[in-house]
Amino acid sequence: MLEIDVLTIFPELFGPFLDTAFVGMARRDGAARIDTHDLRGWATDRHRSVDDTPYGGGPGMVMTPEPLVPAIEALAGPKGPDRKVHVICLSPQGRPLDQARLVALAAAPALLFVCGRYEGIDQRVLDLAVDEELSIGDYVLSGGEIPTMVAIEGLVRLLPGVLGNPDSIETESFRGGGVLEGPQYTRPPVYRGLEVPPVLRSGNHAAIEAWRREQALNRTRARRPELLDAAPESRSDAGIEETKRPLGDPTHPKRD
Ligand code: 9WO
Repeated sequence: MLEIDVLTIFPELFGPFLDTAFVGMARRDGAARIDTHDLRGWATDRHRSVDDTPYGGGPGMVMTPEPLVPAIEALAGPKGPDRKVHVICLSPQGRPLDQARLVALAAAPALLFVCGRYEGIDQRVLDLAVDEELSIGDYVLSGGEIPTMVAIEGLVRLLPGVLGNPDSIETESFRGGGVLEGPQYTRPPVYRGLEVPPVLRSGNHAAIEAWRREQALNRTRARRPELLDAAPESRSDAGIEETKRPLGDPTHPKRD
């Protein structure tokens, strides 16, 4: 079972998300435990403050280490080689999250997601208590909660033993590290004058497979050409199995 804790000042944002569809099913089936924790529970002052004005000036407020570091340590223990909980913060400053990283994280025993708000988190929190920063894309939101839900949804569908997910994550990692999906169709055969490609209705499974591969490659070349540089079927090492990486060894090496 994957154990996930979320530290946030808005635990109510997670309510229906955690109870619905695949994530709700995974929790009910015991494939995942996911709990939220209100950061204000660790605030000690009269106003239950979690933020303060930025040193050096500038707009808005910064999350102070004072309730945040004790909260992370209470939920995950002190940072270091003995900590079994991997602590993640979703932020625009993180390395890009991708399918390969999700596959590695889904194999962890326990994860703690720390959700930032305001203009950001005091750097000492990240230095003292957070293991990894991840980004879901190059845009700014108002907090880390929705990116955390993105990561959790991606993780939960990789867990074994959830009804309706594949026994093996082999197909998932192939899709994640490979090319975009091509077009898909269902009935009716003609809709508003647009016909389903006849090859899909031909019953010729070899022709269908070849057509799908060609469509996927064409679409990838047009929309995401950079993926083809890394796609297994376009590489000289095609067919050689990828080595499994431990948690502390992310796909994208640190450059700073
Ligand atoms: C807000 C802001 C306002 C004025 C000047 C600079 C500023 N930076 C930020 C900012 O980065 N706010 C973040 C809001 C603080 C951490 C949580 N927030 C967040 C996370 N926004 N977007 C994300 C996010 C996370 C993962 N992937 C993409 C975006």
